Amino acid sequence: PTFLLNGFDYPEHLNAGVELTDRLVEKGLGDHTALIGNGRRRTYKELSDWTNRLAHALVENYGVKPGNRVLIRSANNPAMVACWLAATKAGAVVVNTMPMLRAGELAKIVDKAEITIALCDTRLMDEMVACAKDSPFLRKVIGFDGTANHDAELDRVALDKPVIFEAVKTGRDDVALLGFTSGTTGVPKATMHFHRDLLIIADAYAKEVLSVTSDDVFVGSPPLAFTFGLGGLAIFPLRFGAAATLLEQATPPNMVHIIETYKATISFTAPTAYRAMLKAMDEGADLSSLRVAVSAGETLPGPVFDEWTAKTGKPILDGIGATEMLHIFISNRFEDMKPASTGKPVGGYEARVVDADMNEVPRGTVGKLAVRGPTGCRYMSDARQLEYVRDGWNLTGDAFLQDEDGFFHFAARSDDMIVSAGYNIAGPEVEAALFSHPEVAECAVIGAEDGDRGQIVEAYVVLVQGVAADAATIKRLQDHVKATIAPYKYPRSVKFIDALPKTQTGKIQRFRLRAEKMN
Ligand code: 3SK
Repeated sequence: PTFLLNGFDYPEHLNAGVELTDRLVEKGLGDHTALIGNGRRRTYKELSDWTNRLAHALVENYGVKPGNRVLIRSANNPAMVACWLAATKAGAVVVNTMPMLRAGELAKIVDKAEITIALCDTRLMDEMVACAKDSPFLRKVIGFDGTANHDAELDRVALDKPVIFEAVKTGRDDVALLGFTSGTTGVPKATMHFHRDLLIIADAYAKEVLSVTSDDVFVGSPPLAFTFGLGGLAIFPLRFGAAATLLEQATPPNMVHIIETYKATISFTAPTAYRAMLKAMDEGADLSSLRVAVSAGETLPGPVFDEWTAKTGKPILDGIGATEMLHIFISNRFEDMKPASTGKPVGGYEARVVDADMNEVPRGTVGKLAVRGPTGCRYMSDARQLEYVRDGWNLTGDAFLQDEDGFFHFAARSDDMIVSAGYNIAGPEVEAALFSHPEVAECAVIGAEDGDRGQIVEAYVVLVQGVAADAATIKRLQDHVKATIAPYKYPRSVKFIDALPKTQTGKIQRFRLRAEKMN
């Protein structure tokens, strides 16, 4: 049976590891640059050989079998990509993890995913080994060298292996990847993704919306352990024979350096980084090679969008994705865009705004966002699947509205809605108003319990350096919000804070602000 989507055919048996490496060599792109990182370039032929040698080592020396769960622990670098592709070729189910995780956090993933083998950058061994000590599942932690030296156990074992590897004949619907969400609510969840899903996100979003070709050079900040990063910085370039630049420290100055050096054409990052890149442009940075700037994961503030458009002549492409769906499923397009909206569904995906009974609400009404498509949603937990996936539609936890023209507009995370004296106030709208004040560097808004009003809007503000954290500043910020949006939405309580609590993928953890309030 065939599986056709957007004109792409996914055969019954396919291995995503092969499709993202050897297939490009077969297509004549062997000499093209695939990966740039840690001071080295690797061509598609080199990547194909490297991953095949590693796959031999995993199977022959470490007994990796199809379906085994393999954890990878690393910062963004070519070796991490090679290990992921090699394990995929060997038919393993991969869990990519953030380099900052501690032993306790790793242990939760190891237990939930029943990890048997961990591949770990030797610079990050301590916490991995501590996690392995008491694990009933994990039988081996294998070190690899994330630098360009290739001098660790796995590298040495793989060194003399053949460069041809007969990849496991996985089915297109075999699980290839477990995506753990970063948990803005604090409760991590795991979702399953098939081999075909890894290709579909490229053929749907990256092809249709970004028009990726083999001439593109990708740059960005999200970790490969987050599917936003895995897609944007590995799958999308490798699917089309383009080049991926990988940064272990993806600070805005480092990204600017990479863009200027390698003439990067597509960037994946968050609004705060785009803001820093705008500043760099003021100071003379040349980002003119960028033809696409993608933002997702956090609300894109209007002023950043406007300034970027004014300076580069091209808008930032805003979209929404989820680990549950693997990648972006609603996006603006250059040829079909509405500023301040999240855009329209990507080809192959459907989205609707529904009420508590899953009935579609009228256009212009805020409700729950539901999405369905070929890449999800499949939770590992049956209970979660029953609660959040209804008739194939995944409830994302976001409140949205769809306008008359079909564009989707973010209102709030469902738990970011504040009900104050009978008014529904979307926290992100207040945040956007506050953020447009020049003295605000970052901010987050929550609902705080209040005897009279039920809840009041409470703002946590990181001030721009040099601004006094005093009553006069509070008054200026409150007046600014009242002058920008309906005055009843103004934050009655304003607290100054040095830094906002964030996930490792950069999302603000408002639940922690709420929890700290209650303690
Ligand atoms: O924002 C997210 O959660 C996300 C997750 C996966 C892929 C893409 C995005 C934006």
